[in-house]
Amino acid sequence: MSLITRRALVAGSGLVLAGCDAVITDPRARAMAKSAETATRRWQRLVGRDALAREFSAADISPVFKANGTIAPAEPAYQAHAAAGFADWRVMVRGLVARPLSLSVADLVAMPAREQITRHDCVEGWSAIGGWAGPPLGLLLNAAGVRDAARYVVLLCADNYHGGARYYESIDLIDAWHPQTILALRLNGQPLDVSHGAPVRLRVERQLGYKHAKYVEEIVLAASLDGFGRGAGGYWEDRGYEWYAGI
Ligand SMILES: Nc1nc2c(c(=O)[nH]1)N[C@H]1C(S)=C(S)[C@@H](COP(=O)(O)O)O[C@H]1N2
Ligand SMILES: [Mo]
Repeated sequence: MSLITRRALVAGSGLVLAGCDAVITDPRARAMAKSAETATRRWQRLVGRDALAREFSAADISPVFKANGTIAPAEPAYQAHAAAGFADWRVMVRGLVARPLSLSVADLVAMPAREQITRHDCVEGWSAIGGWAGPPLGLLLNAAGVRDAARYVVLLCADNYHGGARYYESIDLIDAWHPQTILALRLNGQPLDVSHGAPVRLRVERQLGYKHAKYVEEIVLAASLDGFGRGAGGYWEDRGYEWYAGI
């Protein structure tokens, strides 16, 4: 189901999705959002969860790609990494894997990269087209060796949202191995800047903006979402948003 259709449904229920900062508290609105989520999943299952999100041409790239959510992490550890050009940044791959990994940015840069020009849709009601590049997440998972019991890939970020809880996200293994799911290192030909998630952020193109975790430090293979945040699978999911934010 398209974002527009989902919006119309949600608008029809009287719920105003004001933005990432809005919290769905009305139980009827929550139920409505839930049924829209189920419909989207059914639809994507019908057309195939492995179908590609639309890709655009260089001429379509937005002149300005809005930055949103955390745009300048306040954590001293993150700021020290930024000051050092992320030379000591590590992305850990751990949990239900045969071989835990600790990868530097240089390690990620050395991996085969995918380039894709896609449209980012934020629930706040804005979109932007950008060109992303970085290694497919599936390559890292294959290198680590995912154990049979794993069901989710949980991405832990370096920022505490507005000084509160740590930002995190999670996806299932279908999305994790989707060809357009990448750990982006570059936006529009340049290394990511801090506002867009430097040095590395997730792109998971079949889903809405809040799933695209920035400042990724740890990738945890898990059998369940229990024990991460409040257990709903992401910072915003813990506050009422859909876990599967299919577009
Ligand atoms: N770590 C982290 N990742 C995040 C966020 C955030 O606040 N912290 N905000 C999310 C939201 S709501 C959106 S729309 C996109 C914005 O990405 P951009 O800043 O590159 O536009 O990042 C997502 N990933
Ligand atoms: Mo967003």
